[in-house]
Amino acid sequence: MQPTPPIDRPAWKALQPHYQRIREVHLRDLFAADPTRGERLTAEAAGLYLDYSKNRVNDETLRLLVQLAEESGLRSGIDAMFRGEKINVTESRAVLHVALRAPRGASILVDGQNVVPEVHAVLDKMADFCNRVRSAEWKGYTGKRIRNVINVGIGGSDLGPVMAYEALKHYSDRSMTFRFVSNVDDTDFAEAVHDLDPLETLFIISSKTFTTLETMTNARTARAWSLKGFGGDENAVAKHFVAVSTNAKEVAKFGIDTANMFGFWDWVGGRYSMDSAIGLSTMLAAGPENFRAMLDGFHRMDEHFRTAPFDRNLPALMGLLTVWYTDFFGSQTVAVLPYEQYLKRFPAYLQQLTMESNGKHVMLDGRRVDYDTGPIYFGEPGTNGQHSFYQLIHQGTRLIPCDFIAFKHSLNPIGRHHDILIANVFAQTEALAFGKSAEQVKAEGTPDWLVPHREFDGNRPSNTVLADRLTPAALGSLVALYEHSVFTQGVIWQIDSFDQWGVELGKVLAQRIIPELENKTEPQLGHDSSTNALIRRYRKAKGI
Ligand code: G6Q
Repeated sequence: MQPTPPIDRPAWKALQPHYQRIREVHLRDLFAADPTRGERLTAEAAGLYLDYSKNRVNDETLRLLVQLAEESGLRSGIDAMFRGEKINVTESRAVLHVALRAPRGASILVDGQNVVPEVHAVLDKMADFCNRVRSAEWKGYTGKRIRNVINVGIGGSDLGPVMAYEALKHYSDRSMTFRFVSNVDDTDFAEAVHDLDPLETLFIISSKTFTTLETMTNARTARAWSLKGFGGDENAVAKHFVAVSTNAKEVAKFGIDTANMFGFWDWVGGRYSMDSAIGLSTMLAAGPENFRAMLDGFHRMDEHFRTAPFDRNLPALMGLLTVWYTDFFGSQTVAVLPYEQYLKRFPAYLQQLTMESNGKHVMLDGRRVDYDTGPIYFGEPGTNGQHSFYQLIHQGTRLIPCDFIAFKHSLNPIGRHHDILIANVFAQTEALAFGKSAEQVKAEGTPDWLVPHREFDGNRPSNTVLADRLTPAALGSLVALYEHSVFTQGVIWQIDSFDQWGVELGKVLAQRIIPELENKTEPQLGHDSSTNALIRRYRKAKGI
């Protein structure tokens, strides 16, 4: 069936004139007209409280956005995903990250087979392994305790593990060191190992395909570095290398015993895999119980997304608001601003989740879209961003919707720090929404010439996500919130949020250029004049 472009849907058509009216309305007036707005335009689920009242919407906007979700088949889309249908059409794959956190005993079918028992079998195997390493029952080849763990992976096999390790550091075993090597840049590997003892170091080679150029290059370097410490004794590999992959054949070929391999499945996309065996480093750091608590948080948000009406559904609302700003206000970006130091890698993680998923220019049937799709996500933890790029958000010429993420309690309470931190969250959202008029600035005695510089227009939208404290469960809920918001956007835009063909071309061209940089004999260069000249310069510097 040919998908309907969103712009042909009745709700979209109704949103266009509606936008023309609401774009002139200030948040000051929306709040003045309804004293209950700040409590009414909120929703709560899975331990997260979403205040979306500071968005440029009224009840009619929300009604039309929910109608758009319904007309776009969001309900049946959700059901299809949870039923294991092959909604990743270009790769003909099911999209079942929700099965990774389904409770034991649940049933989710892929090609007629219940995958939940396999998921739990892998989780149990991971837990057993992690307990053995953490208790030092699993020792290095020479009998030394494993003190260092290095995850080698890239993209989805790196960003989730790094983010989750940082996010759950408070819960982690501090007697162990965790590092992450992703970049093929040799410095990444060199710096990760420079102060480590190979006799105490375990490598997790994380790669769904086990063929990724960067990861396999780093894995081979890791193997050589490790073996050097053991005087080349290959028997050491079994105690110092484990793999996380779907490709048992390649794992065995690399020399890792498949008994030390943790599997996952075709239906887990890389950027949706941090809660699969790809999270082995997370489980090693924070322990199996905390990992399971994180999965519970994910699952609670999954259930909320699956069952809650859209007007109270956190991921649906956030996804719809993103569509609203992207396609009606013409916003190009979304800022994600976690006021929690442990979430410092969350924006980087979200950049992949959101931009690799929804950075698409064709609909499911290959027709080009003539509306905007995925916005650019960026962010930094607060309050640091306030002393940097917030200037543009407050007074620049672009509209940048913001997601503020905050927790009621600090994990490391010290004096007044947390009150000051949270005061800044509330102050920023207030300043963005309400601004400061020229009259107010003048009344403070500001000279006339300076008034325009000190005036704030306001009317800059934001969401505030507030949770109790950053627990493993809260992290799971938060990640699932964004996963499903991305899904909601993809359904509205009728794109495949689960493929990533855009990363292929560069990979292929790099494979062609590698020998041109390395061959001793002068290669016949057939690129454009810029690429040819760059290659020649590089070869000259190498002295070949
Ligand atoms: C994510 C992408 C991509 C992938 C990496 C690593 O959705 O598919 O980022 O995770 O390319 O792939 P491997 O795990 O196969 O090494």
